[in-house]
Amino acid sequence: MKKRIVLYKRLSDALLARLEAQVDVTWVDMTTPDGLARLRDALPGAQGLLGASLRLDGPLLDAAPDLKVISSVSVGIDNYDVPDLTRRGVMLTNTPDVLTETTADTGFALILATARRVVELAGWVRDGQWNKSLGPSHFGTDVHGKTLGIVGMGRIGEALARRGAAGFGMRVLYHSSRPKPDVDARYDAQYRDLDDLLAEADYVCLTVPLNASTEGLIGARELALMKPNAILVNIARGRVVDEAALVEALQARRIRGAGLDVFVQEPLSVDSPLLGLDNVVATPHIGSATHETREAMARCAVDNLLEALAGRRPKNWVNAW
Ligand code: 8YV
Repeated sequence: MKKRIVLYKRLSDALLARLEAQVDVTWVDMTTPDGLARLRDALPGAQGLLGASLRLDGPLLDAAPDLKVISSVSVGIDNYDVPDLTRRGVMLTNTPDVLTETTADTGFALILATARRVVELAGWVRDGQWNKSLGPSHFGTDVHGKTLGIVGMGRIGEALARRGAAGFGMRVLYHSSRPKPDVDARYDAQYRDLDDLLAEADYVCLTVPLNASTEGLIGARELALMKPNAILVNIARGRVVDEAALVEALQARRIRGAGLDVFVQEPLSVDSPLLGLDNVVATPHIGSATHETREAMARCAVDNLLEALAGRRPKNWVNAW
């Protein structure tokens, strides 16, 4: 008898066909108002879940007593209570690696867009304001040759270091759980304690996973350590930063600006004070959002799911036991 899975993130036709050839698929469109209720109704008897961007907690999981695997189309696993899944005997898989380069590209897009005021000045052109040569009031700040401070030296952090060192001739500092001599050697990078990194870097880029030790990692105290011409870039998770403290630091121009791809509440409310600041570039969590990479992530998630349901060890088993 075919196993049944619940799919709550749209797949390409090719990947859906591949999935349906091997398991029964119940599709739940989470963009509808009753999506969560319909997901809950689909869970009894399901052995697998495939999707992303949904907090799958205890009450939902209680409705899925036959669940064997959750295949997340994400590298981040902050939507899951991993110890609880392990206790329940539910495998969690994710999609690292395939999104590393695209997400690092997003980080540099935000560094450049914020430093050179691309969004603000492109709007200025569109509004017909370009009627004379630019003056100092429109100048941005250089990226090449400056100091890049990376908070979190995992796959994405290292891809950022490569871009900074090899692409922009930047001095690379990083903070992580421990120094990484191979990173130092490859990118002439230097490990710093967080406070020292914040005080030295011209660009502070957050790439850490969200967990108990990183939630609120960047608060008012940390922002006050940054240089007045420094720019904060967040491609990690919104809750790594105290958003109210960031707004205050930006409004007071205690830092030059911020390039933000993630927020405490997503979608970001149009009323957010962040959107009223001309020194903020805000993008809608586009970290991995390219056609190529999202297809690669979904393909990886389908592989993980099918491997797990076939009784084999999936490649990206987060809570391997
Ligand atoms: C996506 C991400 O937004 O992989 C992650 O952790 O944050 C992004 O790639 C998310 O995975 C939804 O698909």
